[in-house]
Amino acid sequence: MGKNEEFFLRAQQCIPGGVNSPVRAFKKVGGTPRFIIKGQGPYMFDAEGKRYIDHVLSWGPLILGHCHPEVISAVKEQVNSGTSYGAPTELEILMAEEICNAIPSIEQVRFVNSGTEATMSAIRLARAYTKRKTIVKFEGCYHGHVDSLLAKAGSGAMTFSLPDSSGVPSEITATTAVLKYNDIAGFKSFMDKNGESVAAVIVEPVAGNMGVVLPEKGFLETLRQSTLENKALLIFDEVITGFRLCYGGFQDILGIRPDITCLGKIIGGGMPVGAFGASRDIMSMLAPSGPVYQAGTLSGNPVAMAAGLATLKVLKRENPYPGLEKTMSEFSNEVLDIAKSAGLAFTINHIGSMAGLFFNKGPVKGLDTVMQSDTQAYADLFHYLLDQGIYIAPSPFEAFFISTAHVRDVMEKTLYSMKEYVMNQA
Ligand code: KE4
Repeated sequence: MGKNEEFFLRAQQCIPGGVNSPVRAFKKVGGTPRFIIKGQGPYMFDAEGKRYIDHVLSWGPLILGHCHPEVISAVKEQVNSGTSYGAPTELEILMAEEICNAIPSIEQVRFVNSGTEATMSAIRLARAYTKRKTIVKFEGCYHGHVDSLLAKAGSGAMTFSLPDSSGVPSEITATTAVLKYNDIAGFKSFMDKNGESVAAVIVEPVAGNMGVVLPEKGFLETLRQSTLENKALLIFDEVITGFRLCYGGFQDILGIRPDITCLGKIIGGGMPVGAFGASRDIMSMLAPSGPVYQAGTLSGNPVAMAAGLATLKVLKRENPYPGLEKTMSEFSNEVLDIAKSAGLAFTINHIGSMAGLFFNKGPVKGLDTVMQSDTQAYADLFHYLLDQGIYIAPSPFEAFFISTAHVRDVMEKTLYSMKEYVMNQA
């Protein structure tokens, strides 16, 4: 028995499913999770010493790759002064100022410890600000394990949703509507009937939790226009896209100003950080200034702030975004060319340094088409690449990421193995 299997058996004795987040258990692809002992640049190393090119990158945070020297140095310096104070620090001011300067729709920001806390708090804030209850989300979008957002569309004429997890009372999701991503007509129809009761519409401006699905032209613009008309708030969940697609929010590329923005992942540089920001008017509702309670023992933690600040500093200085876009485009086009010549039904949705890989002739524009993909083929690809020392997401409903550490010779190895797999399918 190898170390990974041994660790997994032990882990399952004392940790549910052997993991601290379900997707890590390889349930969607089968097999034994790799227990990681080290990361370095584009690589991770497992307990058996095997090296992998990492295209999960901690599910998004590591846009600079593992152990970027400036991030490590900042963390080491801070821990020598303490790991947590439970009191305000200048680091939080510096981080807040940097985010407010980078994302014009944010005048004030509150730090939390995860994306889930960010979206949960944003929902509570929106309901308090509008004095309304209804929340609209979109199927295939994931905003963390918030009770009111663990919801699935009701059947047929049911406008409001059903719980999508045990332990969530139906009363909680009864005020959540789940609509179809990119379905402009369906959204307009819902808002025509229910708009006056809607507190907020929450959306991933690029969906990264059903694979990667891009917004169709006019979809996000319609959400913005309709929420303004109905005096509801628009929440952009930029936990993945924040600082992933540009230095700031994808909202600035779109030219759309949401009312509230949720952030996470990259702004923590690999440490636990989430954030939500909005206008002063909205944020003033938050305790201790206003009546909306929200708190956190480790919120704004100095070590996490140091990691996040160092990460943003490198991104701002180096502006890697055009290069990341070029690398991902070239990679995607080469794989698609080979898939086409092999007659393989395969689609890659990509933007910037994130992509969705689908065994599907495409186009893939929402959960309906995502679900028509061949998930067994994805699992086969996953294990083929894993054997080749390439680690993609252990689920077809996640994103494929690259970092600034994924230089040409690294990408050529992933490309070579992807091509080899596709040709073997021909
Ligand atoms: P966390 O609570 O996991 O930090 O963030 C929740 C969240 C919120 N919004 C978006 C758009 C997200 O993608 C996430 C979390 N992403 C998943 C993977 N796509 C995290 C991986 C996991 O659950 O282990």
